[in-house]
Amino acid sequence: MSKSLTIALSKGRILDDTLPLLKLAGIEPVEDLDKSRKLIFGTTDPDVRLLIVRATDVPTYVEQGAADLGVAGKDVLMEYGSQGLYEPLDLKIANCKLMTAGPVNTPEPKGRLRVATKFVNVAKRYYAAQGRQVEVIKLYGSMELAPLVGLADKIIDVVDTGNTLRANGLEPQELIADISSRLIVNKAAMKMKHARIQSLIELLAAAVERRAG
Ligand code: PRT
Ligand code: MG
Repeated sequence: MSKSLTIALSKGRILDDTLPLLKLAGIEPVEDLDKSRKLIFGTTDPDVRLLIVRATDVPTYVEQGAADLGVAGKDVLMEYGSQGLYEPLDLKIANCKLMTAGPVNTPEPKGRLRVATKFVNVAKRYYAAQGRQVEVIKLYGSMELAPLVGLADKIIDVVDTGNTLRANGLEPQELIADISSRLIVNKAAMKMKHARIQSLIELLAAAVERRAG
């Protein structure tokens, strides 16, 4: 069994916020990821490589063992269902809130609520826990549009500043969960490469503390 580690990350805010933590843990990409279209990158640690995948695909790569570790938003993990993964560390990056949102000053419809979201599983669980019958409409992006054109009454999405909602005449309503990104680990890798992964977790935990402090 090799000691090498493969870490799956998504470009954008997760990569931008994870690289400084990896650097504090002694791992730096050997080339500029933003200037390259490659999807596999070596690092200053010859035993560590980075994979660039879509944010929603990170749990799949890690659960299947194509990557040993990954970084994924809690929103993505809630939707994916993370019982097949270990989630040992809150990296406290890419913070936001998973919320319901709807048109400003608009009462809810009397009949069945229509909710547009890419978080279909989260939406079904959230309303089922309230005993509410809803129609969940799966979208892949631009959720804010749905209430404006009568596709849905509400949306469920992640919110940071709320500017995107406001720009579209929507307001944040109910908080479903506070979100940050988590380190996730393949279960078999955690056993087979335990010492290597455990020491990386400890280095990253120290990096998170240093960044917060
Ligand atoms: O973009 P892509 O479709 O590839 O995937 P993705 O949107 O899942 O990835 P990415 O990189 O955009 O987000 C990765 C993770 O960052 C998410 O899973 C969240 O955990 C976290 N995160 C933190 C956010 C935001 N903040 C955020 N603001 N993800 C998305 N947004 C969106 C928000 O939905 C809104 O549309 O950014 C827009 C601006 O937000 P406001 O509220 O500041 O206007
Ligand atoms: Mg995005």
